[in-house]
Amino acid sequence: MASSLSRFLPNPKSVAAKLGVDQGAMHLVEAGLPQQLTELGWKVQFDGHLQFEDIWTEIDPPIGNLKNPRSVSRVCEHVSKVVGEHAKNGQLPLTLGGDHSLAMGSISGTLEEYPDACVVWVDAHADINTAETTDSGNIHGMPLSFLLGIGAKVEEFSWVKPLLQPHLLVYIGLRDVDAGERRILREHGIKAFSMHDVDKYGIGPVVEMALDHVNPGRKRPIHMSFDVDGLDPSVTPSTGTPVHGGLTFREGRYICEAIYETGCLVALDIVEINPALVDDQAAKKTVEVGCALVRSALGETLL
Ligand code: 6HN
Ligand code: MN
Ligand code: MN
Ligand code: MN
Repeated sequence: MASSLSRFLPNPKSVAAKLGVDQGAMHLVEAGLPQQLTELGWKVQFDGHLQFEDIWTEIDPPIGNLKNPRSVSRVCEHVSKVVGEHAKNGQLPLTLGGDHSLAMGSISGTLEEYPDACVVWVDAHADINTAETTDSGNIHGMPLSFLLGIGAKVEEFSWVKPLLQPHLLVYIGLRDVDAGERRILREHGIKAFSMHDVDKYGIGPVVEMALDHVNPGRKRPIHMSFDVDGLDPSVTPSTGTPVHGGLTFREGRYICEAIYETGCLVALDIVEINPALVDDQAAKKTVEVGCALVRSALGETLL
């Protein structure tokens, strides 16, 4: 492991309606995440915080009802290039958000280097709305439809290649899925383990079943995209779209530990920490949990 390299790709500016989510990455780094990973034996290459000032444009009228479409698209395209380059160098890109739209970039970057990679998406939400189905117009609720090539094409996002196949995507933790998203999941046969499944089977069997679906021989590279709102708001309160009834701290860490144990992890996102929400105590707690999730996914064991 010591010869492996990990890196941080910091905060695309907030692309959701609630400002502040772009500060999440900064807080994770300031809480000592790079040092914690060094202590785990990783050689950490930290790229610094990219603020995307040259990319982000304040004048960015909606396309349809998509909010900040040009800025989000450019930031994500940049993220895809940087992640792709690091993957190509044999490094494990760790992308710190920022909101979940950035996964459009990070997963595009991963799939350039590992076209056979599967995606494990931990989230309360399905993030698979299309330009036609989105009510909010928030692009963080849409990245997977772009990656899968589902729905009407949006010219602004034509750089996103639809490289992800529906059978190589699996969800864990869902509990707030829009009607249009349910239809998409059904039509495309996309496998999802909701909180109902976690309650029914337990987290161990759920992760096993999820991996059996996308990675039966445990040979495929895995990109894990972890939205901290997958955890219960009592665990990760500082996030933009909290939903009650989520994963416990241990369940969240267990998912990360089990993914690490496969030896297949090639890229990781940790997203939707918004330190500006709730209060400082809640932000600190959320950031600490975020660091713990990353450490578990990168090899920290309890004994
Ligand atoms: N996230 N389905 C809702 C929407 O606006 O499309 C919520 C998306 C939440 C995205 O943070 O995971
Ligand atoms: Mn969000
Ligand atoms: Mn999400
Ligand atoms: Mn979410």
